Amino acid sequence: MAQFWRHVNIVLTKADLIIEVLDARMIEESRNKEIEYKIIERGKKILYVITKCDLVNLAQIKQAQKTLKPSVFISSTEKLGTTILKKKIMEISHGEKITVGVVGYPNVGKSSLINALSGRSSARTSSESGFTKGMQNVRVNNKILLIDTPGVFTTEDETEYKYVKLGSIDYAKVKDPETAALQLIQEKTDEIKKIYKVTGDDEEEILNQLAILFNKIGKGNKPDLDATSRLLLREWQTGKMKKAYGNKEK
Ligand SMILES: Nc1nc2c(ncn2[C@@H]2O[C@H](COP(=O)(O)OP(=O)(O)OP(=O)(O)O)[C@@H](O)[C@H]2O)c(=O)[nH]1
Ligand SMILES: [Mg+2]
Repeated sequence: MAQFWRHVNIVLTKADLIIEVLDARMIEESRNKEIEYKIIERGKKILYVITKCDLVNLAQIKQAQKTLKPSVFISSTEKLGTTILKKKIMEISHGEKITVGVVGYPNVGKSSLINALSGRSSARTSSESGFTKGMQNVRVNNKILLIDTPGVFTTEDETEYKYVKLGSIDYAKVKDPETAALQLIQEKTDEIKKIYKVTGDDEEEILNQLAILFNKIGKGNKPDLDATSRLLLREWQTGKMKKAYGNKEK
């Protein structure tokens, strides 16, 4: 059994409530149905926490919340929603002491969420996926104890693209950055055109234009598509894509 599944089993035993951390930009895809199944099987409660909400339009989240119950949305970087989340945890525990396990895909924002809730930098965070290696208890107050866990993949066969989008596979380590970048452009065509002010009828053309914009021109004056793709994926993974968008909209 992979090491991370061992951690999940321990946290499922110790915790009364499990927070599944989801990425606001891809709520459904960041749900790990295998963990959810295990939580339900153990008779434990689940609370969905949609994080990185600073990177999306809140109307999208509110729509998703209609079918995702109970759920709370937050931004750890902007410290948004943390009071509501603490209230929700207390509501679930009926005001009693509670141990809460925090699970989710690698790099989704688990440790950052724990720090935002505790108001301290107790759990170490990183843009590097797979950063948290072991479990760590972090006390929020005299009622709430959180357990940070390493990120979990599923045992199902999933595409590299999904992991790239989640940031679980780092942009620098993607085996096929071009395919992933083209897929991202296909999914987010309008946003990418708007953010980077590029035109083009198809994904390839847009990627070529991005190469010029990013100044990634290789030998023989040809666009360096590998470097361009990795840079685009980096912009997505670090949330810079949204920032560029936000700035231009202002
Ligand atoms: N924009 C934005 N970025 C965030 C937010 N929360 C976390 N991040 C970023 O996401 C990356 C991963 O955060 P971590 O908290 O280390 O994620 P993790 O789930 O603990 O990752 P592993 O321990 O590797 O599984 C970091 O670069 C964070 O700065 C958020 O609310 N908004
Ligand atoms: Mg972590």
